[in-house]
Amino acid sequence: MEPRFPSALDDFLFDLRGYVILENAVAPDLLSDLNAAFDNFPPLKRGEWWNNAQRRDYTDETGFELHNVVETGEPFERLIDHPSWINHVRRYCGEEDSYVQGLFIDECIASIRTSGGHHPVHSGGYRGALRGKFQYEHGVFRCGQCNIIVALTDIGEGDGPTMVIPGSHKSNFTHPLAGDYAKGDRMDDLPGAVPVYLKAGDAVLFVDGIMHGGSSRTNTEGERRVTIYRYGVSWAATRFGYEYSQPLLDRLTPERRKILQPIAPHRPPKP
Ligand SMILES: O=C(O)CCC(=O)C(=O)O
Repeated sequence: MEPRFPSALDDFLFDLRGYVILENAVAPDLLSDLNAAFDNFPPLKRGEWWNNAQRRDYTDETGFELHNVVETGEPFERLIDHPSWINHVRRYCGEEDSYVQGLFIDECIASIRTSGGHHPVHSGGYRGALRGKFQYEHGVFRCGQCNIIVALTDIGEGDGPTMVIPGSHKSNFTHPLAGDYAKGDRMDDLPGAVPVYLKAGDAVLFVDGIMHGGSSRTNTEGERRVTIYRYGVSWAATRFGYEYSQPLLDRLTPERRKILQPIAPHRPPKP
């Protein structure tokens, strides 16, 4: 695929709304390889490991979420520096034009959502963590983290689309009706929230500081399949302490390895 670069319109919309939609980001051959990989996931219980990947659902209702999914097969490695978005994330959260320029993938997840599943709303500019912060200053973006959600199935009405509150990455106030994440309050009817409908192969890029979550999947048949890759600054650490295995790092291209391990360990020589 030809590399894409953020357009002036992407910059404008990303700044204004906190997200951009990348249509036809993943070509049909990779889409089909990813779906085949999903078909072959073992039936893991919550918390169960599969080599260096682990099923770790964010809440009781998010559904199957396989963390460190990049460890589970080559199709997931192709997403690391995918030409449809790598230049966007380099620009928005790659500390461009600084001494720590570069990227790191902090979490990478395969998510399967069936009827009734959802992900409660979280984030937002109000007292937002530096990790997910949106910033544009002195002519450069300095965001902490940007997420790429790729749809592997069509995600329309009732399919549990991701929801965002456009502009909320800059919000100075708490949302008065946002509810309680820990109690699993749903964001379906939250004022200001809009669903992000995607066709299989489309991706949504958003700054983690935008208020977002996943609406309830009301359709009874089938499942919503997405990958979620969180890109951030080169000096970050993984959120839950997952590590990328040496066999994975060894088989990656130098460009991909640098995104999973921006700074190789620096140790004294072995005696
Ligand atoms: O599942 C979704 O659509 C939203 C995921 C989400 O909120 C997140 O990854 O932080």
